[in-house]
Amino acid sequence: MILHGRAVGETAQKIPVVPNAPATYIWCFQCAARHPVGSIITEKMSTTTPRKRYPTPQRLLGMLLLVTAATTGFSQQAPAPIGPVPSENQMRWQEMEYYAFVHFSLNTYTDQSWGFGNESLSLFNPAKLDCRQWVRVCKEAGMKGIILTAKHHSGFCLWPSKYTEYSVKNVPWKNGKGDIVREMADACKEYGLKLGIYLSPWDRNHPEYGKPEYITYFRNQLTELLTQYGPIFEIWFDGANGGSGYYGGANEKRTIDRTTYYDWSNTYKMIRGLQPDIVIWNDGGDRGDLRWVGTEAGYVGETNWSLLNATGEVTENMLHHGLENGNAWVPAEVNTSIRPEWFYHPSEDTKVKTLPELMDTYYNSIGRNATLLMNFPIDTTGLIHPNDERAALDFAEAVKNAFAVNLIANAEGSASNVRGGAKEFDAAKATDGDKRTFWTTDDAVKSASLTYDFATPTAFNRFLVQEYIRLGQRVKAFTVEALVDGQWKVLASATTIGYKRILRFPTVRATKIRLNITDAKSAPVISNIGVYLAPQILTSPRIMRNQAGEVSLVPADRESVLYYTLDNREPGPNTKKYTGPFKTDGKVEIRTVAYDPASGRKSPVAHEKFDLPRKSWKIIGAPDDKAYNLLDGNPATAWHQGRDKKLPLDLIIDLGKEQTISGFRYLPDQGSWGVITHYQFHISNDNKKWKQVDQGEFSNIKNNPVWQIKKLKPAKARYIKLTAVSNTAGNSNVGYAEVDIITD
Ligand code: FUL
Repeated sequence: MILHGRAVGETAQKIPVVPNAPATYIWCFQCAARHPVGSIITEKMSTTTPRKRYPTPQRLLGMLLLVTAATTGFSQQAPAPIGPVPSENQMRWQEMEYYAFVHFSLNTYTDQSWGFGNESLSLFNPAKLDCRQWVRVCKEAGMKGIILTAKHHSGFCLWPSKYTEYSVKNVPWKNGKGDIVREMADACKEYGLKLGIYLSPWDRNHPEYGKPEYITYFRNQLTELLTQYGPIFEIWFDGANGGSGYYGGANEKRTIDRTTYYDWSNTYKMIRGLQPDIVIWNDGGDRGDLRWVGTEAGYVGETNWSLLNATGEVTENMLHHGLENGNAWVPAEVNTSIRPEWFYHPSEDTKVKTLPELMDTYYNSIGRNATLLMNFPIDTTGLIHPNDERAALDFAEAVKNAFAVNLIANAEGSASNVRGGAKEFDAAKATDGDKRTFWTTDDAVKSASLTYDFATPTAFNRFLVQEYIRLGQRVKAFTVEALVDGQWKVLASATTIGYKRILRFPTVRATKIRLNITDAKSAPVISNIGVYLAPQILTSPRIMRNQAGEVSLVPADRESVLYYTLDNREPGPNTKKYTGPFKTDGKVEIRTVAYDPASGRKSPVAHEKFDLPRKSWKIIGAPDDKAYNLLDGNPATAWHQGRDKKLPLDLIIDLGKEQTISGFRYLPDQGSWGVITHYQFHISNDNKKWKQVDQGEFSNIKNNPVWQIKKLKPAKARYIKLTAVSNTAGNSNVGYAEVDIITD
């Protein structure tokens, strides 16, 4: 027995020791968590601050049961934890579910993804910078915190660090007296959001990057950020490192050994000393508290264990799915941007993720046992762009509508097995809205079911389920079934659950619903179940133009009616109806929507701008017709240079006649085969004498393989040559989904 005091001076409560639990822990029913035996448990240590709730009859009964149990001894004990369990910091973080990233730096003013480290400080002068606007948008969008890029790879600091001159203290904005981290901390405090910090370990500005001295600099900066701005909930250490940089004028490539250079274990100790409540994100080096999911596209694997091994190599597969028998709790965070890129690019103002895309992101992250870290690129004025704000608010509204009414809340529940037949673990505990209670079974039971009776036929299309992860992640496989017209029908089959799993399926009307756990590591422990009827969301059509200039509009749902315009007007039932592919000539801008005649609702508008048609383009030396996949307008088809070839590799295109070229675009193979990172671009009038007009890198293309747009000084030419200098895999593979030129 141990005394559990809510706070000094409050009445202490007796709580029992859990048999079979590791000897060093006791089970606390007030916190519903493990505590080390012998420690004095205070309010701060309590794992979940009890929510303020008004006493309903059910709650009064629950409280009575707890008190009776505490004073008479439990007839039945909760299962012992299995495998690793989350720390208090991880638990608090997981419950945040949804929070923001903001990317803002000198890059915002240079249209770059990665600054080189020598960008002029005079460029930084946002006219309307307002951190309160950022935080307000995030708050209204239902987010619980914001992670700010205090320093991105260019080394430019958004706070006046005393260890470098490459910071806001030497920019025109506020005459060098500004501090964006401070403004963020103040705004977060005002709106009740948590603040997180992104500090890039790779620093392309610092002269000593790559040498031991840089680690001291890095830690000094960390100390500033972790001591001067109040509580920091998460620190983000981006593993990206392209090698080359300004490095104080050296202009060279510097390679580091990622496994040893940063000496993460000592840095972690320092961080935890300064901010004991923080969680550490790190995609390389030593294991942090959280893991990357291996992609920036906005999803994690359907099977998602919150476990990894504490040491050893982490493969891409492990990032996507975790490790079923991992020996450490390392849960997944899905990071993605609301636009294709992380920093602001005006060309992406019409590329903000649509509502259906954002909903997919939601179900594929939060709905798959991960948190969602959604990025807003701050625009050149210093604000979240209105298009991004609209998208985030519509998204929040749609999520709210989808989960507005839990249809199971009043349904009668029964279970195939209840631990010791005890009321405190029965089916009702999975629907009582209390995250501290749960349904569980006897230890030997690894498959069991929960059935809920709606009494009348009820329509639904979403199923939500949560494990009580403080006792470990247990479920390996489950199905959801519904009783439709007297017949049981399988609606969905899935694998892991974890903190939260949400399944989508076509709307069904049923009188009963059943969760069948078909395999688990040990007795399943389910803390919450929800059943919902989410309103339909219309998806914007895809727009494609082939080499001949023929445009196809592709709806997500074949039953949708599509409307389009070619003259900047908003498409709708009063504009042209799409009946099949149509021909276009010259430059064209297309807008289209899917329309539901029954409800009169429209999808978000899809918008594409096409340059000159590529009808007469020829790929010089193309070995076969497959090469023309890179001109077919379809991102899903690609062409690869022969495997026998070695870098550098040229792609030469004859444009048929002279054009004024003011840029080019490259979309890598969406299957990530032969993704070019460094390139040269040449032009010619005769395919003999070439002039190099550009060279550089496609920054961050590995993690985010979207269209790469390079603007050039306008020049006349008939031939273009895109030279692949290196690729993401460090071999000689080169692939292209699309290549295009810009002529405006
Ligand atoms: C990546 C970086 O290289 C991007 O620029 C961005 O900051 C993203 C969140 O992480 O790896």
